[in-house]
Amino acid sequence: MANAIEANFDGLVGPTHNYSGLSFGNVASQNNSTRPSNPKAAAKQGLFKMKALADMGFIQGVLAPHERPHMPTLKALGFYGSDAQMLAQAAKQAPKVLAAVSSASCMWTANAATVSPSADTYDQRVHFTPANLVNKFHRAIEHPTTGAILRATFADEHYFVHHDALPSVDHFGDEGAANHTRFCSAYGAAGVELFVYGMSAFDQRQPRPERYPARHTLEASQAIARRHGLDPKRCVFVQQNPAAIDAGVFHNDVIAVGNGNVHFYHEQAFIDNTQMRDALRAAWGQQDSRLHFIEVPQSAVSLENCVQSYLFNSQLLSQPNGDMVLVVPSECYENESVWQYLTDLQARNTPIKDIKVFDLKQSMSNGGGPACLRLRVALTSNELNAVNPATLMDDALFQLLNEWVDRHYRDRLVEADLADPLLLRESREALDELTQILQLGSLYDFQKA
Ligand code: SUG
Repeated sequence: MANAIEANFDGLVGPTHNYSGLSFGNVASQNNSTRPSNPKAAAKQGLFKMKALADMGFIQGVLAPHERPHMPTLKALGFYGSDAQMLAQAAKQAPKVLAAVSSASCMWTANAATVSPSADTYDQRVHFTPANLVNKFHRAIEHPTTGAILRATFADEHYFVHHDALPSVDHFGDEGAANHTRFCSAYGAAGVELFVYGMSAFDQRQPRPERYPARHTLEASQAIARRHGLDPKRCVFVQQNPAAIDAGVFHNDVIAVGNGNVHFYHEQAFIDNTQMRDALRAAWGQQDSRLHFIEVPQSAVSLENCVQSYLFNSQLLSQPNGDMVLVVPSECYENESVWQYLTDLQARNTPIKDIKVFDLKQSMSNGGGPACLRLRVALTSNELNAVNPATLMDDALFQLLNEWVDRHYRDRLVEADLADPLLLRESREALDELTQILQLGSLYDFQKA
């Protein structure tokens, strides 16, 4: 078994981060839709978390934001003329379309892709499938650029395989790693991959949510398991509880998180928790360590408090001594029942020994907590050596990126600002410079024009 670690690749918040209420079914996005945003603070909050994790000894990478407003999409939708003319037309005729092509939603890299480490795949390479994110227009335009960024970050074909996104239709609605959890006794050992879906697209008899959309289908997860060449005996497919989706749990990572041999989840996360545990145990088989299930009862933390605090949108990270640390947003600290639960949890005999709290309010106000902001990639030492080194966080990169944010980002943005041609120019200048800092090559459409 190769020695391996888990790296986290966070999405750097882009210069057009704003609150436009684009995500139906995501309570925070809907509730904050008219508030001014602060892109500068958002980017710095994210960078602070990245640096803190790097300082704790974890491998931390950065994934670049996408070009926004995305002019090629506006053009495809029939707007014409100069950039300024197209922005003015869109703002007048279709302001929500302009908001959609301006969203900084690629920051939530848990939705960037599904990643299967080499220990799990048929050809012992790391497989990436960018998520098609079809359920939301503003996110459905992400996958081509996401794919290009992943290719520029994990370039060596000897180690990395990049698939295209699944067909962009509801039947194969795919929201990426937010609905995918890998359990393992060691990162370099063959793991069990848990795929959680909101509904079956082809089997209409299965239960579905009634109020909010199920964004991810069983059929999407099955297709990914096939193309990544996973061992079917080590794959588990479990349905999310439709009532949880209707309460605002739009991705499984809002109600469950797993790492190593630990699954931390809410009593109402899955349609059948017993089946989930039995299936995981069967796939886990006889390994040295046993699986730990930490189920949080509704009586301790209500579904509503899960959605409000993002308790489960935490990062569960293994420290070198085997102890785990839970990285939570400050909303958990501010929520009485959640903080009480976490205080009690630390006193119990579980692998979770430590809690770290981060202020990510800018991202949280659009429904994105610590775990939304990161894509996990388990890597052997050879694979890690093949990663684009300019994307890995250290003191120098942290300073460079903070200065870059200071130079290019605004500290206030409202929806009306999205039509400002200056914002487009600022954004392009920033990203042009970023491709040099992160050594990504010419990645963006505006760089190719
Ligand atoms: O897709 N919010 C994102 C939040 C994604 C969170 N990711 C995970 N749970 N992994 C979404 O709903 C809001 C954008 C707006 O409303 O302007 C948004 O896209």
